[in-house]
Amino acid sequence: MKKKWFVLAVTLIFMLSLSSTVFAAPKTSHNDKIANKDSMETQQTEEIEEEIEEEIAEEDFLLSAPAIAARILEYNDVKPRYGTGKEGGNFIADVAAHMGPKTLFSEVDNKEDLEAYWDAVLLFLNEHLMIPKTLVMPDYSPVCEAPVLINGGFEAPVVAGGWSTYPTGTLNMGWTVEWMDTYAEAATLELQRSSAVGLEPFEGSQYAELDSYHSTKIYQDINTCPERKYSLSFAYYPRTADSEIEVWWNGAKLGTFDDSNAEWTTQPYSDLSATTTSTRLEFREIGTSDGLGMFLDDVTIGFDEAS
Ligand SMILES: [Ca+2]
Ligand SMILES: [Ca+2]
Ligand SMILES: [Ca+2]
Repeated sequence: MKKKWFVLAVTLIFMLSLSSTVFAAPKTSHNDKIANKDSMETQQTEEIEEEIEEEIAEEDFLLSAPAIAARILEYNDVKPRYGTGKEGGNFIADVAAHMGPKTLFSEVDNKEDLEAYWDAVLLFLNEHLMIPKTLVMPDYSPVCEAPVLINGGFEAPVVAGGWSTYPTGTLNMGWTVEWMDTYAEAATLELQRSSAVGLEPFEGSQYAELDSYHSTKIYQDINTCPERKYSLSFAYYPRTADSEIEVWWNGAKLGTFDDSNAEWTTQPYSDLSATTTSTRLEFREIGTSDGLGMFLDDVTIGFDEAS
């Protein structure tokens, strides 16, 4: 009887071990696959994050402590200026005095660690006794990709003769082109070289004319961050007394430029705000639509670090 129980027990243990081998083995293997997949995904995510951090570190490395302080204060709705007379001061100026006006804060060991850098500025501000409330870190990323404008110098595509015209979507052209009025044919942007009308480009070897066969408008949607300020510059040259352009940024007209200066003239702008992650920069020829218009060259855009 005892032997029978013993045999039964051994058989049961054997079957259990068999079942765990047969049924548990694939389960373990599946878990291993998931674990491997997770580990691969984690590794990939880490690699991507590292790449982004490297790019960010290069782009925004020189953002000064006072500039960061200004953004933190603005986000927390705290005015930089405090007190009056001899009792008064300015939180941003205080940060500049303690952390350096231009260079990165000397007390942060790893200056490429932007989060640590922003944390240090926030900490300094919060330890400043005059700050009326505890400041929090802005919920936007403390870093922002530099704005990218494609072909601001109108060097692409390379014009074979003196001049040629190109529709939206032309390789490397960057700009979207539309007529100011309605015409059946597709709108084109005219690019010229010096041999076209004997005018040296302001920059490089080519420039644009904002009246190819009809008055044109050109635009690009630029990557922006709502918390940042931008600078813009361009050079214009009126081909005729009738040449006149408008410049638009983020849906608002920045200015109108005509033939007042019969030469290449540069127009700088600073302190331009963005309200979303994409901001439209647009140039419009508003002179008579007659094939002759404003020449445009060397459009550049960047962060306005002074604002
Ligand atoms: Ca050019
Ligand atoms: Ca033309
Ligand atoms: Ca014209």
